[in-house]
This record gives sequence, structure tokens and C-alpha cells, in this order.
Amino acid sequence: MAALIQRLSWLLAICVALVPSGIQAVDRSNFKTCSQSSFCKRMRDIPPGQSPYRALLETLELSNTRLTLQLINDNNKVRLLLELYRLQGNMTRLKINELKPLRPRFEVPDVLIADPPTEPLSLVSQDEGGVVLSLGSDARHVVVSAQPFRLDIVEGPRVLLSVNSRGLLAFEHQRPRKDTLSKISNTVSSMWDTIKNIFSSNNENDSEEGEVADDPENENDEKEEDQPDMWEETFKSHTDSKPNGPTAISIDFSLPAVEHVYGIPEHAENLKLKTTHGGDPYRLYNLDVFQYELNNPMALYGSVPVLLSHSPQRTMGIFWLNAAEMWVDISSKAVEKMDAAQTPSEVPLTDIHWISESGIIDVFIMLGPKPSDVFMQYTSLTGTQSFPPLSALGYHQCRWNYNDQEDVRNVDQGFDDHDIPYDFIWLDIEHTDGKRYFTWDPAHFPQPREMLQGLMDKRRKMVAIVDPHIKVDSGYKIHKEIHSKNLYVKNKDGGDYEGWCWPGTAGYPDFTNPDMRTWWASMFSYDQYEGSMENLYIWNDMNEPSVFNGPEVTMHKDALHGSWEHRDVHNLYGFYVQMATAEGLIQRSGGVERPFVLTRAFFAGSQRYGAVWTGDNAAEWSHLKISIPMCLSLGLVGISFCGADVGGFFKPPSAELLVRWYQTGAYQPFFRAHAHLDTPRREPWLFGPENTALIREAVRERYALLPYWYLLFYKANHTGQPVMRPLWVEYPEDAITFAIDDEFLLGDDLIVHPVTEEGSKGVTVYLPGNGGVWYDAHTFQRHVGGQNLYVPVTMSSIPVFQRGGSIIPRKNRVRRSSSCMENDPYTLYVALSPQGTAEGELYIDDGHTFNYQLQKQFIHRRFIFAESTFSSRNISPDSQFSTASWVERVFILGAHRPSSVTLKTSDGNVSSLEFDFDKATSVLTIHKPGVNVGADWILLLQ
Ligand code: NBV
Repeated sequence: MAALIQRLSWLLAICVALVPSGIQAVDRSNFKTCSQSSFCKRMRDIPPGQSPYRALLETLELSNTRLTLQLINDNNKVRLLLELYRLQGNMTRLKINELKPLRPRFEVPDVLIADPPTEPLSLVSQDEGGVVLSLGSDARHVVVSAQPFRLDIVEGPRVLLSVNSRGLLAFEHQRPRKDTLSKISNTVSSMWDTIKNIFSSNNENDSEEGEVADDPENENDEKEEDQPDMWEETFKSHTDSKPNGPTAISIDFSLPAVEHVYGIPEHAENLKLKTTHGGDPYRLYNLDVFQYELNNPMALYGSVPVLLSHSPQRTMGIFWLNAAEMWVDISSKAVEKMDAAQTPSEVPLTDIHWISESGIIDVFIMLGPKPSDVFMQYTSLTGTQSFPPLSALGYHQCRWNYNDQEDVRNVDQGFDDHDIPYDFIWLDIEHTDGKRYFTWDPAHFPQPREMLQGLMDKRRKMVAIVDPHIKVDSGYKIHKEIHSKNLYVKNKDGGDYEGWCWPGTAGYPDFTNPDMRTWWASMFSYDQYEGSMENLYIWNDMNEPSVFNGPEVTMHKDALHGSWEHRDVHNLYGFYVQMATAEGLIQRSGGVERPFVLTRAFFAGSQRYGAVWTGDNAAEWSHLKISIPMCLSLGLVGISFCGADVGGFFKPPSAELLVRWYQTGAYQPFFRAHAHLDTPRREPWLFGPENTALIREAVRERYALLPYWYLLFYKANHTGQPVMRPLWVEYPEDAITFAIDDEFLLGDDLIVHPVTEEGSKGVTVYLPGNGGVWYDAHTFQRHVGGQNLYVPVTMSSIPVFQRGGSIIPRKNRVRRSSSCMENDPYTLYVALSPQGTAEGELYIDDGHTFNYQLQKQFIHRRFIFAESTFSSRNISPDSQFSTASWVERVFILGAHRPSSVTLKTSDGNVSSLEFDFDKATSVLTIHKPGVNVGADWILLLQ
């Protein structure tokens, strides 16, 4: 009977998933609010200003790079151990754990790329009130106050950030399970008294030493334990057995002078985070949310616990390294402050309250001061965006599902027939044999290699989906081996954890186990993954993990990953799935080829393994619009390779929406059209010739700009700077930019303001930078910076502006796919600043291997225009690569008419070049410099 009910509920879940229209919004009742999540409620109910924590200054120990100090909770006498590190690159790390936990608490592994290098910490002063430590020479200090415990980071006279200034530090220490103990006492009546005695007699001493204080006589402790749901919690039909009881942690951060905070993705939310007062906190708990709603703090598929604060004076970041379910409250207000002349004035203050269900407090405070410093600091901890194969930056054609090989062939041909480039065609779950990943449906995909070869002949590629739920089927090799190697996640009773997902009953590999990951990676070798070839890449979906019949559509928190509960590691699961998959793709090529793996679930550090997308959006204008802040937020926290399903996943888009979505997607890092199984087909040529032409144009713009995209990813990989950026990142003092999220920068040279309103006749673009200029990328019209510019639009418009002072390389001969364009010539767009100068870069390598890293096989050049002279310089003299590409044309925007243009090449040749000058637009077009783009050359305008 139970099995039948389970099966029915699973079928219902699938039916719901398959109904694309009709249901308008998420069923909120499937997901917890803060008050339904007992630890969130407990932590949120902590009254501010009554911190029971006191720093025991006599326990302070300072080695060269590490300070340790015990904190005591004066209510229950439990002690915590605080560790403080000054990290290289202007960061501070604060760790707080139980001094003597009953069981070790989970500390997140594998996310930091290395032990962060430390720098010396020195004691400046100490008295009974606290201690002051120096954070280097530039007047930066950490002030630790003893009672109540509080920590302030100050620079000169200014407080940059305070920890526990509101007294919300809480650490639910582990304690023995009383209900278990009382059961024992029922059978052996005197046992409990004995135990009590043992505990109470030990208690004082234990408390002194910081051990668990579980004195049943202690009123406060009793009060703590009396709260409901601490030892077992039920949500809908699911009961969480909570074998270890309450383990939540919380602390507050205050940011004086800060009004704008960003980050903590993933939420379908604006770029600037809102105050959560009066609603729920932002939740971070990787979940498969069916038909997610916009502009609310509900959790989505991925979590990056990094928050950025920004003011005209400073950008900072808080990285909360914890993988459990978490909630973040934000409140901003104006507070009164006396200025130097003792006149009161209002200054902003933002308070953050961070809450996690388990684990430890491990916080990295990144002190900036510039946005670019914070990006460098964060990526020095968790790594930079992986450098994708060039083809992955092209256009991806996906739907759930391409039905068979014939379908794939026809769609592929359709792109040629309609002269639209694309690089990857994607196969969703139906391509498998009964949702057994790593297999092919024998009826519809009998000859996968033949299909892949067909694509390869056209220099195109394919992506196949490989989800982490594994069909429990003794005839399925993948299941058999994971089971026999004992590598599945376990349920609370120690058996293999089973849930319902696409294949029916499924096991979930324990990707937190390195043996599991190694084995999984080996499954991508060509001999294991039958039918695969080197142009087959991978998509990891449902890796939150999604469990149709699990609590909140995910895994039970009391499931086990070795000795850790799922509760501790939940937000890491998807990170590990993508890590193991990317590793598999690297290994199958003997370490030569760069992988491409798309993931739905992610965590801090996921940028190292590939791309992410924003999951199951809908064909609605509001979803098109929100794709911008969603990807911007991810870029701020390291994940640059982001995109949204072009066209919207659920429901059929109107032709207008689809066109606008292509135009927007063409300027977002990951550019893939995707559609739900039940939506009508929507390949780009199915909406009439006019719309086909508009889509073609948008996709071709993407391809023409691939050299710039590639450069931006190369730089993101090297420097940690995001590819797609909010305006404030480049104009940090311009307060007008702080809340803009309907336009964005690509690198620092292009501003894009896609049209995201139905029936739009024009958009207002903010062009930042007083004293600077911007050029319309299509008409070359020049506009001054520091203004709101109304741009009339037609259906073919994509408002894009190039910064005066930049040089952007393009390839204007667009072909079938990016690799077909490999040796094509470049056109350089030199956009002059008001001073008549410009600079830009070009990066070229083979586009797909690690040889750029292993053998320094690449070209990296800087283009400079100054004093009427253009020059191309090698900025990486010790690297080597040869290209057949040459320079076809140079456009100089904002130029004067020269009387001659002379080309000088490195072999001493001097020649005169033909040129045109358009007086109306001030554009100088220099024809056919003809030089190899890898060479040194100079253009003289006289
Ligand atoms: O695999 C089917 C879909 C996929 O197309 C989509 O992109 C994922 O986000 N998948 C979710 C599962 C079912 C969604 C209703």
C-alpha cells in the first residue's frame, strides 16, 4: 500500500512537471518559509542586543598568523573557539566552532583551491575590555571587545564592518539526545538519575573546559531544549529524524555607510538585494523549484554564500563558507551620526544576519577596497572561471527533446538552410535508454557515433544530459557498479538511499566521496561511455539533487554521506557532480581537451567546472528581464559563464518575445535556446521569414563578437574579473549605477541594454562616465557619458555601445560554426576617447586544448592608438602560436580625416593603405592592412 501511494505521488510529480501551461506559479506550499524551518525561526527570534557571549581574554593565544580565543555563552556556559587569520590580499578569516564538540562539525572541503596564505597578525593593545590587533601597516585594525563579544574591523577612524554588534551570535552546541536517554530510563528506572548526576557533577568542570553543558538543572538549557522541532521536524509528510538535534549557527554583520548589497545567488531577484524586514530572509538551499516566481527570496537551484557591499568609498565581500541550508536577513536603514562639526546627519547602515542549519562559522571578510579587488580576493580563495572551449561561447540549440537521429539531422540542416550559425545541438533525457544515463535509446538513437560524426563533419558538437539519479536496475551497469562499490548515499538506517526521479526508483551516487567522483569520471572514457566521441559534451541537470518524493523535492536531510548527514553537505552536491563530470571529460582526452559541462545546481567554486543556467524559466517578458540581474549576481560571485533558457522553458513565446530573447541572449555569456517537451517547436526559422532574419542577425552578432567574448573569458580565467558586469563595477563612485540591472557591461568596453519590454518603441540607456564618450555599436554615433540617452528601437535593434577609448576585435565573416571561422580575418573597432586615444587586447589560441597553459601556445596582443598612431604589441613574448588570421579592416570611430594612412610592418615594409572617411559619423575605415594578426605592425595617420 505504502509503495502504491509513493508511486502515485511520484506519478503526480511527473505529471505536474509535464504540464507546461495552466499552472502559473510555483506551489509555495512545497517549500518552507523561515517560520516552517525550525532553526531559521529559532535564530531569527533571537532578540538583538542581548548577546550572552563573552570573550575570555585570558585564553587568547597569538601565534604569528593566527589568533585563538575562547568565547563563553554566559547562559549555558558552553565555550566556543574563535580563530582569526589575516589573509594575504586584504582579507580576514574568522572561524568559530564549539571548543569541545560532542561530534566533529562539518567543515566544507574542496571549495577553497588551497589553504589561503596568511600574513602576520600583531597585538597592538590589550586591556580587560578587549584587544586590538593590527592588520598590516595601513591603519587597519581588528578590535575584539570582550563583553558582549564583538569584533570590529576598522580603518583609521572608520568602522568597515562589525561582527556580532547586534548580538545575534548563536551556536547550538551538540548535546546528548534526551529522548533516547529517557527511553533507557524507562527500563532501568534509576539510570536517568545516574546519568543526570554524572552530567551535573561534571558540568561545572566541563563548562570550565568548554565541554557540552547539558545540565538538566540549568534553566536556560532546558528552555533551549524545550523549543519544538529541535529533535525531530516534520514538513508536509516528511519527518526529519535529526539524530544530532539542533546544530544551527548564526551571527550578524553590520556595514556602516553601506546602502547597497548584492550577491548571495541564486534568487529570481533584482541585482540590488532588498531589505528582508517584514518578509522571509533570502534562502540558500539548492532546490528544484517548479515554475519559480520572480522577485522573492525563495531558494533556487544553486547557492553561492557570498555577499558584496558597495558604497562610493568602498566595495567589500562576506563569504560564508558553509554548505548547509541557510537564510540571510538584510536590513538597511539610515542612522544618525555626528559629523566633524558635531552636526547630526543621516548615514546608511546595513545589517546582515546569517543563519545556517549546521557546520561551523567560517567567514572570509574581503576588504576590497575596489570592486576588482573583491573579485580578485574571492577568486584567490575559490578559483576563477574555467576557460571554456571557444565553441561553447557560440550558440547552443536545445529542446526537451530532439526525438531521434533524423530530427537531429534535420535541425542541423535547418541551420544551414537558414544560414544561422550554431555550435552545439543538445539532447535531453529522452535520448537515453529508459533514463539510464550514459546509454542511448536503441529505437531513436541507434547509431550515436554516426550522428556525432555527421556533426563533426560540419565542425559542430553535441551535448547530452547525464543526471545524477541512477535507475535502480540490476541490469544497468552504472547502477550495479555504484551499488557494489557501496558508493550510493545511504538512508538514515544505512541502506542505499532511494528516491523517485525520471527513471522511477533511483539511487544517488555519493559525489562527496572522492572514490565516487573518480569512478564517475572514468565513465566518460570513450570505451565506457559507448557511442560517445570527442565532440560530445555533458549537461548535469537535477543535481540539487532533485528527488520527486523527497522533502521540498530534494534529499532527506538525515540521509548519510559517510559519516556526514545530507544536512551538512546539501549545497555541495551539485558542485561535486559537475566537478566529477568535468574531470571525466578532461581525462577522456588524456588531459588535453578543455571540458564543457553545464550544471543546474552550484555552489561557491562551481565556476571552476563550467557553465550554469538559471533553470526552468518561462516564456514571459518578466523572465527575460530577470535573466539580466540573475546572471549579473552570479558574475559578482565568480560564476561568469551564465545564461537563461532563450525563449523561456515553460510555455510558448510569442514571436516578438522570442526575437527579443535571442537579442538579449546573444549578449549573455551562455547562449542557449531551450524549450519544454510540451511546447510547440521553435527552431529559429519557424516564425516566418522576418523573424528568422531578426534571429539570424542576433546570432550572427554573437559570432562576430566571439573574439571579444573569448578575450573576456581568458581574462576572467586569469584575473577573476566577471565577464558580464553591473555598471557600478566600472563606475563605483557613480551612485546612479548602483541599482541599474536592465543594462550591463561586457568587460569594460561594451554596454548592452537589451529590449525587454513588449511593444517597446525605445529604451533609456544610462551611459556612465562624465567626460567620456560612447559609440553606438551599429550606427557609430557618438554620445557623451554621464547621461540618460533615449534610444528609439525597432524590432531589429539591440542597443549596444562601445566605450570611447577601447579597441574591440571582431570577425565579421560569420560561418556555420565558430570553428569554421578559425582562420578568418579580423576587423578592429577603434573607438577614440575625447583625447583621441584607445586601447584593446586580442587573445588567440587553438580554441579547445590546455596547450595555452601547458605549452604557452597562444597569442596575446595589445592594440594601442595614440597620437594618430595605431600599434599592435605582443604582451606575452614568451608564448608562441601561429594563426592564419589577418587584419581585414580597421574602423576608427571619432576620427578626423587623415591625408594618408601608412602601414609599417616588422620586416621594415612601409605601404600606403586605402581608406574612407565618413564626415557625418566621423568614422575612418582603413581597408586591408592585410597583416597577420599575430605580427607587430603600426598604422600612421597623417
Ligand atoms: O530534463 C528535462 C528538464 C530539462 O529540459 C530542463 O532544462 C531542466 O531544468 N529537466 C529540468 C527536468 C524536468 C523539468 C520539468
